[in-house]
Amino acid sequence: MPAYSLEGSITSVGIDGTRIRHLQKNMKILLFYPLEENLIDTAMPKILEKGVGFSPPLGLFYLAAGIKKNTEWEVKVIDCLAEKLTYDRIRARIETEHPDAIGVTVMTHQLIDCLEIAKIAKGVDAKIQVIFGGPHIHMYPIETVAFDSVDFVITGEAEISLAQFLNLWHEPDSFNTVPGLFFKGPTGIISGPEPEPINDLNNLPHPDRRASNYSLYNSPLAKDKITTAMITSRGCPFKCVFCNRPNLGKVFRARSADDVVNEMQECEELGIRYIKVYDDTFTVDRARALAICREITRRKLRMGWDIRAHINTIDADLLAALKKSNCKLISYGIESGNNEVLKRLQKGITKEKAMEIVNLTKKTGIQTLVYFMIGCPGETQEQILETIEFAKRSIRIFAISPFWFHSHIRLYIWKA
Ligand code: B12
Ligand code: SF4
Repeated sequence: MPAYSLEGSITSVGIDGTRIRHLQKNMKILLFYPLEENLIDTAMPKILEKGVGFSPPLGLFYLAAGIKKNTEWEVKVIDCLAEKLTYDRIRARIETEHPDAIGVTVMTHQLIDCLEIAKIAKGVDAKIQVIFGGPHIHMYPIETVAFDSVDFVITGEAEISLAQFLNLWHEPDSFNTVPGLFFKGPTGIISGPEPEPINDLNNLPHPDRRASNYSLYNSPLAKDKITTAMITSRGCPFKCVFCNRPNLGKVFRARSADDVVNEMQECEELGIRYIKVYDDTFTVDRARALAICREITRRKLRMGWDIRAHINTIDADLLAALKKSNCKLISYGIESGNNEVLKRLQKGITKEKAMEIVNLTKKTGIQTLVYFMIGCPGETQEQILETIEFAKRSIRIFAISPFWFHSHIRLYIWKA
């Protein structure tokens, strides 16, 4: 019998002839956002870490909502970072909850900690099945499922596929029908069909913020108010060569203004006072962005919010509407203070245009946070210094990060 074949359900035939599965026992899955004990790189100086606050694991809230809507499984989200859990406390939690499965979000820099959580679960009970998903898995599914402590990985947006997988829990012969699922078979790794991006985002249940303690989240930008994250569109149509997002979501898909503002209102009713909108580029569809601003203003919502935008999608009228709806901050990725580097990165902007938009944003009364990158392939020391000078001279809040090289970026096949 393969390790993933589990007991515990009966099936009956419904009126329309379809099989209905009833769980004999209550099945439970714990979804983990990992801790950071063993970072592959270190992100920021300790002195800054104190002030950063915690951002909610939005992907897990979406998965929890999908599981609740589409399965009979019980689900809980455990955010090891925000709950400041140690490995010992994670073990105790798994012992108390005794789930049938755990799911873990994997970012590349947290892989070691994710594997540690998997080993802890297996140590508590070898029958607990371990499912990994998230950004690292989209890039390295086969390499990751090969680890002994990992039973399954799921690539792509998993709101629908994870629920589908849990519903097939007792039918291992059907696992290969689950989009994006990879698992170990008797003669090698087996995978389901290529996952499709979810097109109708309006039909997804809103993220289940009650699946964990939503009042733990805050941000220095929101001055200690309860903060949450939201995503109103997926996919980015721009083609910066260093970015792995276009590989995952070239197709821009957006929720309607009504659906977005309904979720904002739900957050406000929960006591949340600040929303960080984590779309890659909130302003791709200008008409939709304007409609959202107008609807927030019309409903008199009082929370503050912020967005991330591409320089080329911003103009004075849009800024005015954002300001009126209480948008407090716009994050821009300018990346370099040197036009030659910008051209090579195919960022589609010049440093002059970037400065013009940053100044216009500040003039409107909206704060700016600007991201730069140094150490890009082919970049000279002078160009790096130019970027640092450009940032220091013209921008009040900025972040400079080293260039990260991943297999799934267009630079992988780029030649100077
Ligand atoms: C919000 C965000 C943050 C926030 C909050 C992170 C958080 N708590 O979630 C902040 C600002 C803190 C942050 C910081 C960093 N981030 Co960040 N961040 C994002 C961002 C913009 C949005 C994430 C999000 O909410 N997406 C929306 C949800 C719906 O999608 P999702 O999380 O991917 O989840 C879906 C699937 O991945 C999958 N899934 C997710 N988890 C699981 C688990 C299971 C079991 C399954 C089956 C499926 C599954 O299903 C979900 C639903 O569809 C993404 C880029 C992006 N557009 O996704 C980068 C991104 C995740 N961040 C990234 C990075 C590198 C970082 C930093 C390391 C940057 C740095 N140098 O400091 C830090 C590390 C932070 C930390 N402590 O862990 C990378 C990760 C790349 C990688 N290979 O791992 C991304 C992809 C950006 C990029 N292209 O480089 N980040
Ligand atoms: S605009 Fe941002 S998300 Fe879009 S391709 Fe460029 S870096 Fe990636």
